[in-house]
Amino acid sequence: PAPRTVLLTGAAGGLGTLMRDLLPAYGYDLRLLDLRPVEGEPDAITADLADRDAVREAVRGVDAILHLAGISLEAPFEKILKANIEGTYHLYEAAREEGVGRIVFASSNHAVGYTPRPRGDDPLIPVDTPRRPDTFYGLSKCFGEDLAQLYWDRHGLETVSVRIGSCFPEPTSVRMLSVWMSPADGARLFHAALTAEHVGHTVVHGSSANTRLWWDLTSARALGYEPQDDSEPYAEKLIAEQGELQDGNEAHAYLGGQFVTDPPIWPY
Ligand code: NAI
Ligand code: 15L
Repeated sequence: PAPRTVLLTGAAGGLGTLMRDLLPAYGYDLRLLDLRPVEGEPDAITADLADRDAVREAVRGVDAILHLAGISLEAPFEKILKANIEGTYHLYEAAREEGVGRIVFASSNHAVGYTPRPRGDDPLIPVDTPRRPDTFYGLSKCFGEDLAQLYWDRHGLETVSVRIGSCFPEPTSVRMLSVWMSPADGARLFHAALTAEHVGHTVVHGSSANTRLWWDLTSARALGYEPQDDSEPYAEKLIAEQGELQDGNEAHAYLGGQFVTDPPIWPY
């Protein structure tokens, strides 16, 4: 049966806030968790993924988990280790102990950020492209994907790992024209990932059907995802403001964009 009660971790964050608005229309009853209080949501669970008892209680009785919580930019290794690596492990352990059958994991393009971006007639980046993390942050997403594979193979806990491109209300850079996922397409993809049958551990790219797409959406479409949006209407204005991507510019050379040269740092 399709999941109904879904634990949304990272509910106070940017993507969590967008999904709190969009996912209830698909029939989900969301249970919210974040380190920070969730504005306007007095029933949200305020807990750190480091708190194993709180995490176990939070997953009890849910049908599935949408795991967005964590450090979402580059940070010192010790911080990434605690929030993203140990935190994700605690969540998987809790899910296993409580018999939760499915997790949708917010992985990132930065797990493979050192993959050269396609140019000209180059083929789209396939979903089985070798791991090339561009930061400790990207490395933590590689860990999450491997943890998901282990829990599928060993415990039968299913995961869809979504390597999200850039999910924001609008694309704000020329690079984002290629990797943008509109919030509405994000909700479509997460819904497909929560409901598709027999996913085992599946890795998918998370973006809209952009004209300037860099990566292959086949495995996402195989879940039933039908993207409806395209960043192209934003192209003219962004290119007029910022110029086209430059051949000799290292920050324009890879899927991960400026994460390979000058990654944005987690502020907390
Ligand atoms: P965000 O930084 O706005 O939200 C992350 C949330 O996780 C925050 O509210 C934070 O308080 C919470 N959090 C951090 N550490 C925690 C801990 N130890 N315990 C409990 N909660 C904790 O990030 P955003 O943009 O909403 O991204 C959500 C997820 O999607 C992240 O895992 C990020 O890595 C991933 N992602 C997002 C992309 C995007 O375009 N927004 C692109 C690729 C991946
Ligand atoms: C990510 O993984 C980040 O969490 C998000 O803030 C954006 O920087 C995004 O990647 C991106 O590559 O644009």
